[in-house]
Amino acid sequence: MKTDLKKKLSWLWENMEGCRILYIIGILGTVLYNALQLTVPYFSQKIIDLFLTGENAARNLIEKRELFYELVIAMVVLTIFRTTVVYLVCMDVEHVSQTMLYRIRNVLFRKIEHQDMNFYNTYRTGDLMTRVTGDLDAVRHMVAWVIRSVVEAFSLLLATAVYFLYMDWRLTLCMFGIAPFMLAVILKFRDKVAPRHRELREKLAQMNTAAQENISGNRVVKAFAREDYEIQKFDECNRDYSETNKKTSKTWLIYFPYVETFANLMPVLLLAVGGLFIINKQITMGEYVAFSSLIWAIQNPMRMLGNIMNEFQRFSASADKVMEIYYSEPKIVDKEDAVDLPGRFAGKVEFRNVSFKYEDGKLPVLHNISFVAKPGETVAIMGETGCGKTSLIHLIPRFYEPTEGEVLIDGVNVADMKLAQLRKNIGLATQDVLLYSDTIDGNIAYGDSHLSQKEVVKFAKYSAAAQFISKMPEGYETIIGERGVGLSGGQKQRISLARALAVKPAILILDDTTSAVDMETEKQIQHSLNELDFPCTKIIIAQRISTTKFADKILVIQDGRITESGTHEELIAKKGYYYSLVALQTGEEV
Ligand code: DUT
Ligand code: MG
Repeated sequence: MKTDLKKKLSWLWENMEGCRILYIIGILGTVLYNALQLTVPYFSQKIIDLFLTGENAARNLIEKRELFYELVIAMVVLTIFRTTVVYLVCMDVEHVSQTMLYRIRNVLFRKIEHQDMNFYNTYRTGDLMTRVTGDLDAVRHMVAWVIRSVVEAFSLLLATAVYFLYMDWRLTLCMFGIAPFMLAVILKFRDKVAPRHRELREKLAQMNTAAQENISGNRVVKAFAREDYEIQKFDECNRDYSETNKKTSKTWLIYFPYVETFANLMPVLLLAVGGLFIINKQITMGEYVAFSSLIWAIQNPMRMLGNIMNEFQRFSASADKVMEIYYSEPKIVDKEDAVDLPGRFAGKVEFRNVSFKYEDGKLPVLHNISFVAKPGETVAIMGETGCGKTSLIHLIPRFYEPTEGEVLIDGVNVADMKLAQLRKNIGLATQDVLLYSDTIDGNIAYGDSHLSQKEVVKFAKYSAAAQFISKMPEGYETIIGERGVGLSGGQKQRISLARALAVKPAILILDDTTSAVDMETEKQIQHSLNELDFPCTKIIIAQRISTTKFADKILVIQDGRITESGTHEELIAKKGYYYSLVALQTGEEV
């Protein structure tokens, strides 16, 4: 998304709400302290002309000594005043920019949190991280530094120009004759450097993604002894970034000599033309000194412009990325006329002719799926890997929407429900378990932070986790790592199951949740799932016959279609896929 600068700036303004007056004060303060820069040369000029080189200098020094002191004191006082203004402006602008940053960062986080599954499939974590860190900082820099620098450059330039004109307009015109050339150079530079900044931004995101994936995937790297390979890959990203950085600087360096030459021509011009003006008595010595001591006030803004352009382009590239997330909207949201269902669901789940295709996928994943799970029933879903089981159950909490057909709970289409109410009624243990860096207790009570310790233990017992937890050094207070490092696969699965049960859902969905636990433990879990002390419809994806055997209904999915459905006995009698699976598994087990 590329938005023009005006839009970006008005977006900044929008986010400065509450601090706008402070920011304007900061900007006015910037103008003030830059105008105050002129006071020293002004008073110097007066002192020189009145007391040093003017016609009556010697007499003035005796007769108007008071004035001399007053001028010197005024210079000192104004300098102190100016420093104070600079200090206050810096504090003020820092406050505004940090407040704005805080607000935008929170909005971004909220946006990211509320996104659909599709969003997470599209954006890489490293890229998103870059947006909420580096890119946001570039945005803050714009408010705290770039805009102020522009104001500083222009107010200084303007104040100096006015002062110069007041002293002698002819000499002023000569001095400013160089300005159009400089401007031309800088504008040309801007066009060259803009694409570099967009490239730079991409490279940074790539590097961050490489780092992030390596850190979170370190176990895979180690298992395959691919450290050197990954180091080399990172090195490439790093070099790419560094080279692009250098290229960006070089772009500026091409233009730098021109800008410098023009800037340095000014004192030469002043010496030549100003000298002539003095000889012709068109200006006084004091005025010449004032011109000369203020020439930096024209040179500096011109030199700074290049840098400011650079920062503008950096801001522009980053703001594009930040605003893309800032204005992003999830597609799956509550409908305006969503049905209000505040109570607990009975738990009837129905699929009616559901077909589904991923947005980025070419082929449909599910075809014409229809089945009903009555309240309290257990429905088992089986099928070979990749047949669409996970995709199917993801339609129940409305992570995705069916391309055709509808998913109903208690007779209401999930698309017509409020997402929060729908999901509150569902307990889901996903296929790849992710536990938070928190205590075991905190992880189990994740969905309901008011859960009592007693209940946490109860759910741990249901999921056959209580035993191993009690053996841990700090029991339920043991902190488990980012991804539950320090726990076995089966242990993680059991905590994830306890977490799903702990919300006492009307509908419990287990996606291969017992695949990593042993048969004995699985049996225990089976048993407790039948003994739950709250009514609950269970939809269980499993590979083992031992799990599916006691289900009220078994669905066999092949290539996204339900090919067999019925009870264990019915399916065995059918002598189809399920039967061959039973033969295979019991044959192995015996
Ligand atoms: N698929 C996508 N995008 C996704 C997830 C899956 O295109 O974000 C594809 C891959 C696969 C099909 O959908 O061809 C079904 O995937 P699903 O994860 O539903 O398969 P599964 O039955 O759960 O397989 P497994 O037993 O391996 O978990
Ligand atoms: Mg799956």
